[in-house]
Amino acid sequence: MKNQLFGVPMNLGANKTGIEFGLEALWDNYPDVFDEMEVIEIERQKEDFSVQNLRYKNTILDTCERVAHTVNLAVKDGYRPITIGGDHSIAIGTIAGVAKEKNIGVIWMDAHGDMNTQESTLTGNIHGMPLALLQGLGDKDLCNCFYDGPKIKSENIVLFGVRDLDEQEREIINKSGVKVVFYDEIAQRGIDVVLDEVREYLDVDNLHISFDIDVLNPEYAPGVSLPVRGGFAPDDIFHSFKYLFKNYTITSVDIVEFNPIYDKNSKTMEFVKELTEYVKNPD
Ligand code: DIR
Ligand code: MN
Ligand code: MN
Ligand code: MN
Repeated sequence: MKNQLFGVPMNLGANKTGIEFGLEALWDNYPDVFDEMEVIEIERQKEDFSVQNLRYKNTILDTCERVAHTVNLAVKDGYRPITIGGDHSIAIGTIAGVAKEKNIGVIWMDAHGDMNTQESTLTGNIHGMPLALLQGLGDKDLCNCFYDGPKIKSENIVLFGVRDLDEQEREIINKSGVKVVFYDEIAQRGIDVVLDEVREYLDVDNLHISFDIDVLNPEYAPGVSLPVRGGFAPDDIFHSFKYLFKNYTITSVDIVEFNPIYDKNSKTMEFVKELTEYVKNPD
C-alpha cells in the first residue's frame, strides 16, 4: 500500500507545552523521512470555558473534523495514512476518517486507557478521552466528529500495554467490554503468547494502530508529557508492529505524544523516526 504522511501539531488535548514542537524537530533532524509530510494546522476557535472538563473542545473538534476529512480522502485514494502528532486527541479525527470507509479494528498502544469522559476525567484533558469518544461515549459533539454515531465497535478494540488507569475510567472500560492487555501481563507471559491471543480475539481484516509513545518505558522514550514507570523497550514495539503488519491489513497508523522538551539525547526523537520509517516501509 502507498503511504501518505500527515502531521498535526496539536498540544491542546494534553494541555502541555512542547508537543507542538515535535513535528518541527523531526523535520529539522530527519528531512528525508518527514519531507513529504502534509501538516494540518491548528486554527484556534473561540472556547467556552464555562463548559467543564472539556478543555479546548472547540479547537480540538475543528481540528479533528479537518483531520478526518483529509485522512478520509487519502483512504479513498488508496493510501495508508500515517499521522504524526500532536497529542492523542487527534485520533478522534484519524479514526473517524478511516472508519467512514472501512470496517476496522483498533489496537490502542498506550500506558493510559484514554477512555475518560467529561464525567470521569480528573484533568479535563481531551487526550485522555479519545477512545471513549470513538465508541460514542462522552461529549455528543466530539462523538459526532465527521459523521454521527460511534466509529468503532467496543469488541473490535484492544488496549495494549496499559499501566495507568484512573479509577472511574477503569469502570468505563470494564463496562464497555474493550479488551485490556496490561503491560504486566505481557511482561509475565511473554509478548508472543499475548500477540497470538490478540490475533485470536480481534477478528477483523483491517486494523488501525494508534500508538502513544508513552507506552514505551520512559528510560527509552523520556520525551513524552506523562511518563509512566515500566513499559516496553523499542525492540518489543518493532516486534509487535511486524506481527501486526504480517497478520492484518494495516489501514492507518497514528504516532502521537512526542514531546521534545522532555527528550534526553534525542532518544525519543530517534525512536519516532525509526518507527515512522518502519511503517513507511514494512517488510
Ligand atoms: C489521564 C492521562 N488519564 C487523563 N492520560 C493520558 O488526563 O485522563 N493519556 N496522558 O495519554
Ligand atoms: Mn494516549
Ligand atoms: Mn498515554
Ligand atoms: Mn493521551
